[in-house]
Amino acid sequence: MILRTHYSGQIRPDMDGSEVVLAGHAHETRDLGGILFLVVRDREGLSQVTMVAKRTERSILETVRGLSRESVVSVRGKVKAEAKAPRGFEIIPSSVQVLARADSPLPLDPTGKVDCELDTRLDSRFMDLRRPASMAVFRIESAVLQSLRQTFYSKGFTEVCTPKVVATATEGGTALFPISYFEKEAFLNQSPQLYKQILMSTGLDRVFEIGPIFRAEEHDTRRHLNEAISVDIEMSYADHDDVMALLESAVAEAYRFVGEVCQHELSVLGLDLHVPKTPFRRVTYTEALDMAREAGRASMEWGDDIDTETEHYLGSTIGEHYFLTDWPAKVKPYYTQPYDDRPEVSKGFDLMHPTMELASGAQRVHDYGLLVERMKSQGLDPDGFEFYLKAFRYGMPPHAGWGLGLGRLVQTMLGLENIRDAVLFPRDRKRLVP
Ligand code: AMO
Repeated sequence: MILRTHYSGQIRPDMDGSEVVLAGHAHETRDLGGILFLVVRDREGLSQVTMVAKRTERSILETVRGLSRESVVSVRGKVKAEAKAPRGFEIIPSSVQVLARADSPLPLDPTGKVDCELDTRLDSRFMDLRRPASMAVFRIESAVLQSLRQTFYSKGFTEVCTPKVVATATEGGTALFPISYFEKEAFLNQSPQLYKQILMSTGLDRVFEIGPIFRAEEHDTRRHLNEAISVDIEMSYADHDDVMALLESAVAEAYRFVGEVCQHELSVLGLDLHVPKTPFRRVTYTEALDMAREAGRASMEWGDDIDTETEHYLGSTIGEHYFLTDWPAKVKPYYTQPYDDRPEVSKGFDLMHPTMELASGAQRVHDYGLLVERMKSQGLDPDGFEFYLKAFRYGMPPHAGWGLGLGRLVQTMLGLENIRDAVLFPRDRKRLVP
């Protein structure tokens, strides 16, 4: 049996007289006595089904009158051009089939007319996603992923999948989630960093991975989660400048692609997307510190990590995407390559949106001796990293890479208040379900 022939967006008034089968949720029913309306919602929008009581089969009228809101229906009928109907047509049904009945009351209002707390929406995310504005975010996120993959494939990258259950920390400092793994100690991986670097020694040269990272940090902010999706790349025979160029073009292209393929979703969100201009501005750590100090907005010393207040000042002053480059070597992880002539400065960088950090990356240390030395200077025991270090002893090409937070990219692209709005089922300090 055919349950659907058309999405609502595929029906136009000039199809007057043709038979279609629509399927979706019963968005609304209105019974005016002599005339009855059923509004069916699918992922493309709303369609009005109109039944004149006198001319409609009694069983159809009974079915529609007995329908609870949000039940799933399939409606077969003829398209009729009707200027007064919301989209210029209505459907005159020959059958209405109830495929699944919805309980009432509903956990939240899927029309979006009634405002609702984020927590309530997340508790019943399946219903929240029936709101066009919520669904639009994830259709756009899918386009962002499609665009990023296209960029990577067009530049000769290979997509890889690295383990998420691991034996060691990647970054040292960041808290890890321990898990029980038979008789061994194991953790959820905080970054594919070590694996993507190991893969550079294989000759694969250019890899990318889009997958979860886990951070056991207790923050409760609008931009941190304990599970996030990271878009990671690693590239051989490249330095920090090469991978910054790739990053800015991948981000700008994602904006351009979304603008092209997600017009409906952007209009649902009331957004006019501006593609950020490339190249993004490069601001060195020292310049950033001077800017903030001159304005009396930084109490930090050279060598300190940039604090949130300074970061906000820089963002509001610069007002567009920018790279923060040339960080003090001691602030950046051990795998970050220092400049040959200025070993206290590193080839690490962050990609910043005016409101938050989107990505970090670097040219990496590829020399075994220097890597071991950098690990020790950051208080790490190289013995725990043998599986990683081994790959540096048998011919490791120079390489560079970055990791970009998908949730933050979508959050900043769409101007969403909270990263949780850009993640289907967010995991934070308090939330483990749904
Ligand atoms: P970093 O730790 O800066 O770098 O992470 C890279 C990017 O991932 C996103 N991100 C997060 N998003 C939401 N919640 C979190 N808790 C969270 N943590 C990180 C951010 C961040 O910029 N190994 C390096 C990358 C590299 O050098 O290739 C790394 O993991 O957008």
